[in-house]
Amino acid sequence: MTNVLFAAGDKNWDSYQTPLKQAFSAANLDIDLRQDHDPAETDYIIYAPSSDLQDFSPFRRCKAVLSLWAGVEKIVTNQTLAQPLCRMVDPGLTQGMIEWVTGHTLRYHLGIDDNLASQNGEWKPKAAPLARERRVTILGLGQLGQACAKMLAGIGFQVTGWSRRQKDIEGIICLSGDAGLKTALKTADILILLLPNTAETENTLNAETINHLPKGARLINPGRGTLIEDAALLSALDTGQIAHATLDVFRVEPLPQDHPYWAHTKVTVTPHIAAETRAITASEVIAENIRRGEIGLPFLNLVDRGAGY
Ligand code: NDP
Ligand code: OXD
Repeated sequence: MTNVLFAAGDKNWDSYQTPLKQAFSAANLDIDLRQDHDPAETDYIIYAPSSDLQDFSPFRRCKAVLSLWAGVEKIVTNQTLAQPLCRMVDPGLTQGMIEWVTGHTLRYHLGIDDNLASQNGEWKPKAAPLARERRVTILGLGQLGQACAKMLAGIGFQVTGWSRRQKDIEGIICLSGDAGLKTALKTADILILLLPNTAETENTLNAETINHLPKGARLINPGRGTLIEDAALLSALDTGQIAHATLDVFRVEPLPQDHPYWAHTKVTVTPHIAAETRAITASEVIAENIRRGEIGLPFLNLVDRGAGY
């Protein structure tokens, strides 16, 4: 019997309990899944930032902490965490991000806001260019950035991506390094942020880098709030350097009621809903990782604690 502690909050327990049990059974795993295992007898921990669990040191037998979240900034720096940490790479979450990013990119590309605003009896035809005439840049070419890049390139957009390590992806212009970032920003009619929150990525979009964008660029941020220097973005919206921003993630969540983003006419706020971990597909991923752990295979989606993601 393998003891799995579900340390991801009561709300998640309600939606994950059944899919996890089904996935364990499908993987032929004999698991005792509970919200309250003795730390000394716990083999795996399923974790979400909503958990009360902050001290991992009593879990000496635990082979891995399995995050329900893709972004692990809330746990990766925990000094008590000596166990391997796996982040969530869930096909359901990835599909959700593809759909959210594609939808918001098409909103900008097609000028849907202008159409909505001109329901006034004036017949003023203005067709959007084709996607192949629009340049989209994605900062972050990981699981989510790559999936979105491929979808947008498939529609026809000219897609550039930027990552820490150089990539080679068919149909995508791949860049890295400081010079690569400059080039990636210069060609961003629409800029999408899909970087993790780490010390290195904080304020990637700041007063200096914003100026590399073409004037009137659109910004979509489903990555993390820390990627943007908020004052610099507000000022760029005022000058028109950035024409509009769609922001899903913020330094403080929920976004405080008095935050200028709420009332800004050039900002769309969405409440961190770009892509949710989906219980059925995520449970299959967790079961597979436990299966691997039990037969001594390397875990999938291991976090590089040094890099922070
Ligand atoms: P991955 O770890 O797969 O990808 C991260 C990407 O960022 C990689 O391409 C990585 O480069 C790149 N990167 C990291 N640090 C740097 C750096 N200093 N300079 C340049 N590039 C860098 O993560 P995912 O794609 O799975 O997820 C990305 C983020 O999306 C998550 O961390 C989370 O913050 C956010 N997210 C938001 C959700 C929402 O609902 N809003 C839902 C899920 C995730 P390299 O490839 O070289 O390692
Ligand atoms: C995640 C998120 O990181 O929902 O999974 O933001």
